[in-house]
Amino acid sequence: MLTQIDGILGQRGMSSPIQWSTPAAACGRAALLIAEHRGGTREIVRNPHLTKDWAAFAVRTPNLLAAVQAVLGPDIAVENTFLVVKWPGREFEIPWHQDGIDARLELHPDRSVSAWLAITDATAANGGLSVAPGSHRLGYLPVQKEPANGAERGRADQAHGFTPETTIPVPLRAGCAVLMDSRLVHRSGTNTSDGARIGLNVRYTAPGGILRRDPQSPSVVPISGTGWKSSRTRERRAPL
Ligand SMILES: O=C(O)CCC(=O)C(=O)O
Repeated sequence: MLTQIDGILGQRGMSSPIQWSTPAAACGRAALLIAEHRGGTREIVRNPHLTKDWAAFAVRTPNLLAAVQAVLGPDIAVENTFLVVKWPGREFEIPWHQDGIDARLELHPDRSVSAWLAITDATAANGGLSVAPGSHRLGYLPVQKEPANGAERGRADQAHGFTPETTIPVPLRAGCAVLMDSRLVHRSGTNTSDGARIGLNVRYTAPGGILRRDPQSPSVVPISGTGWKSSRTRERRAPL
């Protein structure tokens, strides 16, 4: 039973902090992103690793990749990324969820891992992540449709005992990352600070890690090892 397994990241289901960039380089990237996105209303950019050199580089940074390979083995691909820009004072919460399951996707928890890369500093005040350590041992929770926007997410709410008291903030300096078990329950709150908060979420997978995937999803991108050559046809469902 998956629920009785600690999982690839151990009892807490997470590993942090992992240095993916120097603080100065991350802050420099943040300044460019703030200039690029200022005035826009779109706060989530899907799959920047497919279109932006900086993101393609970020998902491959040696320290981060080594941490991912340490738990998944040498053959790594990026299934998906998204960039979240939280502007100061704008109401924007991301509710409790698990990265490895939604309407589009289900990832094998032993063959996938999720990373969240702080591009600015991320704190409880500016909308950084909070996690429920050990929650991955519950396994995947049923997916529910959100009444507000119709999005489907893993049902991981107060009914399962996730409250601010049972969860912990994961503050990260710009240039640091947290690795999370694909089943780890986490959320982020509104940015109540006076500066933008920016982070990049990355779902990494090893061959065999994709249990279900919407055929419309862009191709997975192998970034290390040779094991993807044989499984590529199976994992690739749609052209870029
Ligand atoms: O960037 C955020 O605020 C939260 C993102 C998140 O929860 C995730 O990437 O899974």
